[in-house]
Amino acid sequence: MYSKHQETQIAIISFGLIMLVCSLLTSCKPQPDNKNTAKDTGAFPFTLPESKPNRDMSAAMNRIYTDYESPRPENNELFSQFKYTELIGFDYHDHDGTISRRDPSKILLHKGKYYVYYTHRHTPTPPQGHAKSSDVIPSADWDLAEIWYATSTDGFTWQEQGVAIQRPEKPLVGWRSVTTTDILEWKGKFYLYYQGFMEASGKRGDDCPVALSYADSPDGPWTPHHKIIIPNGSEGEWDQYSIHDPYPLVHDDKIYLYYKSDFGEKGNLVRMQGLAIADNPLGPFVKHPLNPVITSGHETSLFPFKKGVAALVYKDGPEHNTIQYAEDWVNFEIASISELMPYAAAPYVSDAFTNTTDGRGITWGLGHFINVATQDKFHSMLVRFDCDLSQDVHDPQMKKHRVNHKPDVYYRQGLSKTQVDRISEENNKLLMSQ
Ligand code: AAL
Repeated sequence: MYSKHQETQIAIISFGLIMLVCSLLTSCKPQPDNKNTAKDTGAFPFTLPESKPNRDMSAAMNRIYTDYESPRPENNELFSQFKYTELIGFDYHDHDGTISRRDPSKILLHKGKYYVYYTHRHTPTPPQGHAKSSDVIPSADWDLAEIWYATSTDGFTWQEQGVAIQRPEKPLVGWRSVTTTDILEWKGKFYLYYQGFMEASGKRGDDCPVALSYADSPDGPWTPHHKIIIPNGSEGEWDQYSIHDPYPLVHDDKIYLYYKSDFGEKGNLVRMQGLAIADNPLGPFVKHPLNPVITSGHETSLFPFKKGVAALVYKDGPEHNTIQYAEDWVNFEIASISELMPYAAAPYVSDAFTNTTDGRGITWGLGHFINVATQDKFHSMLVRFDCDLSQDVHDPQMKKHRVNHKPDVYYRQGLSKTQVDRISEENNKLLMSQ
């Protein structure tokens, strides 16, 4: 029969043949959807593909597959409408402008009660502008203010508890006004960060640093730290005058404090968001070298979402009315576009301080409406918003991408006299040129 050598040769050839047959068989399997498959060349399909199709597409079509979680807003966890509810429990002196509540903190849940802290102004007159302001007459809606707080068990009806942070004696930080606060819970203690004005707002601009008080209980008593926690930038730096809207979250075992600054010349302000990071609530806070980290927004609120952080960016800037996301908590991308977003949104963020790496998102919070009466009675009101920006809730009504308004909503955004005159002049010129 065969020699040893011949038998070995036959075994090697047989093994090779088996491998060849196997490779031929697998090459007949449908290839996974990858770049090597033939591109679709026909017209775009009737059913919108949920994942990116392998075809040449316009910039806009590519974008809905590369920039957003889903090509459809209703399937995008970081898209939502916003619904609003009037709160029960706050008195506004018949809206005469002498009482204002605004710029609420994130909602804190502690021992079965919700807590919210906010700017509370109670002055003999409504704001009169810087020139007419005095030690008792406010220059702005947030001038001569204190920080008050309220509690609730349902987020709709609130019991106002009174002052949390009073204005300290001059020249301590915040002697003119303490405003626009936010809460941090860290290792069993509570910290309120707030804007500490040392002049009436409007003197040069809305200029202030950030100060801090701390307590063992959310009901206080609050001990002022009497030091500037987030200093203004140096001369010529973007945040040299104002450090607004301090907003602390816990991430990577550190305190990530986001803030706003108004910069540029008066009447032509730019508002952007910065980030300062510390290992300790009392600082030192180190400003991020990539600041500003968000190019738009005002009183911007944020919440941990999956591994990263999401931001409600509204009111100002080229990317206002967007919900943005940064997986690294620094480099934000637009995750969705929304409308009628809450001003000074202060959500209930269940994992704001848990150092989470799987942020669950938000479904409600407080915000404010500013200038709710006539200009000469300027004051603001707190309001509740609801949304579905949560991994744990799916509310199709919040995911409708069309917010229907009645005609009066549009008519309220009427033309100014200047615009009417301009349009009339342009129209007359056109008709005369016929
Ligand atoms: C708010 C916030 C800050 C500003 C002023 C009061 O919307 O941005 O707090 O200083 O306006």
